[in-house]
Amino acid sequence: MPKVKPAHTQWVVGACPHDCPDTCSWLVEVDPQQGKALSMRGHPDHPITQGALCTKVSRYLERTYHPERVLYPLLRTGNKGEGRFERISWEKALDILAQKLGEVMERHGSEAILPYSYSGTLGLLQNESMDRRFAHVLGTSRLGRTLCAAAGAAGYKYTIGASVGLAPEDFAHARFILLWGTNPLTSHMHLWPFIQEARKKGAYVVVIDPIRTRTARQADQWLPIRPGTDAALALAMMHVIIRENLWDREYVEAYTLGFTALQERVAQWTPERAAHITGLTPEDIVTLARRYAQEQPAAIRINYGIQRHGGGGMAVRTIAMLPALVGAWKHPGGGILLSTSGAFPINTHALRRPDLLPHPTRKFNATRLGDALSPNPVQRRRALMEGENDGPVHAFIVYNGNPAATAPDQNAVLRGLAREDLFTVVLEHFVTDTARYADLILPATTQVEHWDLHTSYGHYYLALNRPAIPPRGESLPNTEIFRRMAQALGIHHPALQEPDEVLIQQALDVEHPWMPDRAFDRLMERGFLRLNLPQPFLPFAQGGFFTPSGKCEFYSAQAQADGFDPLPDFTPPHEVLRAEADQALAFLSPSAHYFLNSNYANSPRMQRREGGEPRLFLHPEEARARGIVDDQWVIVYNKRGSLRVRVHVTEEIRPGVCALPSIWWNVHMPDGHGVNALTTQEETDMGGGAAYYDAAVWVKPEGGAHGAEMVDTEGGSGTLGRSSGHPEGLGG
Ligand SMILES: Nc1nc2c(c(=O)[nH]1)N[C@H]1C(S)=C(S)[C@@H](COP(=O)(O)OP(=O)(O)OC[C@H]3O[C@@H](n4cnc5c(=O)[nH]c(N)nc54)[C@H](O)[C@@H]3O)O[C@H]1N2
Ligand SMILES: Nc1nc2c(c(=O)[nH]1)N[C@H]1C(S)=C(S)[C@@H](COP(=O)(O)OP(=O)(O)OC[C@H]3O[C@@H](n4cnc5c(=O)[nH]c(N)nc54)[C@H](O)[C@@H]3O)O[C@H]1N2
Ligand code: SF4
Ligand SMILES: [Mo]
Repeated sequence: MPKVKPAHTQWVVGACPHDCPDTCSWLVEVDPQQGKALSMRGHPDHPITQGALCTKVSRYLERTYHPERVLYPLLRTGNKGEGRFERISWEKALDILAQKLGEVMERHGSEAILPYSYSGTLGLLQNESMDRRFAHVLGTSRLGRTLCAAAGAAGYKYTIGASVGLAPEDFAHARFILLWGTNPLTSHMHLWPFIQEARKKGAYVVVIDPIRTRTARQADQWLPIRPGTDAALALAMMHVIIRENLWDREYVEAYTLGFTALQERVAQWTPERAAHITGLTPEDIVTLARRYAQEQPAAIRINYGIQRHGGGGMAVRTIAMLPALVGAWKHPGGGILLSTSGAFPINTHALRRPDLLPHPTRKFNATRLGDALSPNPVQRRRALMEGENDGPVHAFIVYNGNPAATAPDQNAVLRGLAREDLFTVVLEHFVTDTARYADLILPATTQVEHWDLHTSYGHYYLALNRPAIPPRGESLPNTEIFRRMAQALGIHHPALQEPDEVLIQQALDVEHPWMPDRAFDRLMERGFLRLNLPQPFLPFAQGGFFTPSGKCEFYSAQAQADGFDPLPDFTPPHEVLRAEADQALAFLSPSAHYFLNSNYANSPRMQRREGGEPRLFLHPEEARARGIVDDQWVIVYNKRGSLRVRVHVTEEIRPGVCALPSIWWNVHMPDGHGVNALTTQEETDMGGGAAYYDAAVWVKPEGGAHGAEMVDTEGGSGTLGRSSGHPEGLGG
């Protein structure tokens, strides 16, 4: 970047693309003559962004100008996984692609192609428009994008009806705030100023988390719950609230369904029973229930960390009943927030064009990607969410995702990616763990180089992202890459040619009371726009739930029809509870503060801030029981895999649990194995989601010699320098 600022710079409005509830609006300072981005900052007028970006994203331009950025199409020259590539032209890349995909379709049919994406960008264009149209016209296999949120979304829907909840601004009005299995100071820091505002007026903040997180350290109380047991806690809270007559009779009678059945169900859930399961004390549970019911308005924030367990769907469904039971929804600042995404009336049909699909094709669950890529039909059938075709996947098109690091059961995923009979294309900014297995890497633009339109899952504002600079090198937006891929295959459908600005208009083209008038024009003028919702926003003060009955459903006939208990219950996690009996530990891999999933984990600056190397958090009791001391190298293992890591002994995690903040790239892990080597493909109870935080592991000390040897041979940047064999010198 130039050292001397030119006299005339411009500020271009954009939006943070990452998978984060805050969807910040940003301003990029550009030198229009040079087509260079000089600096960026949070939009000062955006009521949630409030002028500030988080530490990671305030350095977004380092991503755009990163020396290791992929700027040209690359063709694999080494073995899969090795990371050796040569630059080729776009023309040649598209020729290879058309030839390979053509062959696969001819020999095995279009369903042998699996496009895979996750949440590298949440932009409606670069995440779910032209790519879907391409897949639909071709009739490829479809993907169930379940990794992050499927269980919670399904559970919340049974109780509330849609992903709508308390607005973040309204937390400022709360008197009691329950941060339940979420770590906002790390994962969505723009909620914090509203919590601070509430605290200035006397609000009490409780954090329920097995780890004493950054957020828990700031709270008035930390309740170190055993992972995967939150439903038991919520049931016991309801038990106390009903037993002590602290529930809101008027609200319950008018706006809820199934109170009598609920009362019967929770009668069994004494605080003593829940204490036994959750690892909390009966007194803590009773006090929490009383305060929650009496200190109105009470606000609950859950996010997706809490539902990455075998019973995650049921847990969210159960917790979501609490505000109705105590009538919290009646007050500004009362209620619960999981996600706001369901409020955005976006014309997704116009964007994705499912009508272009020639016939319903099979759908693979992303949570079972390892199974989907397997050569074994029995495993592939396990990964099928829809359809019967259990033939192998022969072509894999990855964009906005890094499954070699982020998908569960990493060793199964890597076995699939290593298959010689799988043609893999990866659209990327970097040679990620996944891209190393690609036959072809195609250079994708970053957020400052393309158009996009954003909703949010943590507030109620739309955001526009304008390109601030021309694409660097030969990179192209995902939308354009899919257009060119279609052309190369000889497909000239008009829906596969529409430009990005038209896609934005189509997405906003809806008649809905919550869609602002002239949304497109106003977004073009200003960059962000609140949905047509009052402020404060009391979505269910007078009922109006989005459930079939229009009430908050304690009893859900829909859940029953889907094969679940119609009433809330505690669904045990897959592995966590058994772990303690087997001398094992529950393994958590929560969001690292300075990474965003695997993004920024290749930034030496962020690696340093994250402590320089991955660390396993372990309670002193557990360390002592295993003869482990602080800083020691250990092996963490289970039947799915193992990894080598150094230990951080700390009381900031409950006994019985260990944790490795994530997601470090595999190539930067001491032995090349990432956290997901330990996680399971076993789905959550609802939605087919990934149970990332539901893994039992064993931890054993490793001989000291090996540890010393690692540091010596890797040199320079200690354990991070595993990139020595990599042509682009990732990390280190
Ligand atoms: N800095 C940063 N920000 C991020 C991300 C990131 O990687 N880094 N990721 C983004 C994404 S994709 C998402 S989905 C969100 C997630 O946002 P959050 O849900 O807030 O974050 P997580 O780290 O997934 O989980 C939050 C907490 O849940 C705790 N936890 C785990 N299991 C249980 C349980 O059974 N019960 C309870 N009560 N607590 C439990 C963990 O210890 C962790 O501290 O964050 C987003 N923001
Ligand atoms: N063990 C464990 N595993 C987890 C989690 C956990 O907490 N623990 N968290 C889970 C969660 S919550 C989530 S959401 C998933 C995320 O899973 P992924 O979406 O696979 O994770 P990311 O690390 O965000 O990888 C996205 C990739 O997309 C690329 N990208 C970004 N923008 C663009 C673009 O415009 N075009 C193209 N072509 N590429 C782009 C980035 O460079 C990055 O490599 O991970 C899950 N995995
Ligand atoms: S990651 Fe979240 S907090 Fe950080 S800039 Fe993006 S939207 Fe804002
Ligand atoms: Mo996520």
